[in-house]
Amino acid sequence: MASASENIYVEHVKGVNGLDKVILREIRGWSAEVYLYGGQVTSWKNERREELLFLSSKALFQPPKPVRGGIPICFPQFGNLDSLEQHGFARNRLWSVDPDPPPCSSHTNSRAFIDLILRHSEEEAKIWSHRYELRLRVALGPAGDLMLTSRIRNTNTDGKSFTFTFAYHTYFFVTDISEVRVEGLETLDYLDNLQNRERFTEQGDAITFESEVDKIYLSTPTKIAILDHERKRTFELRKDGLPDAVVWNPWDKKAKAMADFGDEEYKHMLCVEAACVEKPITLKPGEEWKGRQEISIVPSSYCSGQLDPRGQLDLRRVTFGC
Ligand code: TA6
Repeated sequence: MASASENIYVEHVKGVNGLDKVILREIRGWSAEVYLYGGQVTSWKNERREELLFLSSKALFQPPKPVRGGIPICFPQFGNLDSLEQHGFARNRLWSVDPDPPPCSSHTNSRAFIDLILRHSEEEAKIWSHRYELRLRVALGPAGDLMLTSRIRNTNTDGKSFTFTFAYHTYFFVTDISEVRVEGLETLDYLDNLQNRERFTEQGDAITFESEVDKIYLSTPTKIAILDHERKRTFELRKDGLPDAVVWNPWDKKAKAMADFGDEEYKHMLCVEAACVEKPITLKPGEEWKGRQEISIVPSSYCSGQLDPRGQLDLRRVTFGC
């Protein structure tokens, strides 16, 4: 089979500030864009060329600053608990196209995909002394669904294990945050980042937004729905190997405090992040971890307290092949 870089569905171009970018295209007009800087998806458009991810108008494409929006990769840590920078260093590094990607049967129906890899460097050895391989496959399915698969392998030669946390820090574009609800996280426990990660239980029958929210929901279901009422469309997020889900909107005060974020942009974004935070992952040398998320769009004319009461969403069981 031709490699991803040799078919008409994958184009290598120069993006903002001359940074290397890969454009994935599907025949029905869906597209996605991935920068090698950070291994970061920055765009996902439907067949009507509508942008479905949020990218700040003030996003800096200037290493080593992270790009504000799209799907930043948080590794080897989510948050800023240890000596590492907030959300780790993977999003601030230049990744490479993986010349020898592992076989992966889960995206067999996708012709538009790219395999990237990030390995340890002397630069970061000072702050995180482990050897690792972080692989990312970004694939655009024939129906426009966007699939991200990450594989992390411990390649230490000193026999040492390492422990990490991880998140796909996905910024969804929404028409009006005050008309958005998230379903699938009801009754779950969460750690509230606005209250020193104190543990609470979600009381609402769906999550709506009237102020800053920064919550890490624990042991969440495989599927989460984000309903954009204005556009009558629902994002479906399916995940595997990522038990937690972070929900974040900075609201007005924090929006103003971020230089790479427009003062009013909080109205048009919501982060729902497939993550592994509560229970960090430990790998022995030679061991590998896999985590995946798939996002798709379905029309949603319903507004209910349950996820899909009349079977309008395609809630097929998630099966990942590799
Ligand atoms: O995912 C939520 C969060 O941890 C918030 O606390 C906020 O800090 C956000 O990430 C953005 O972090 P960043 O380092 O990208 O500015």
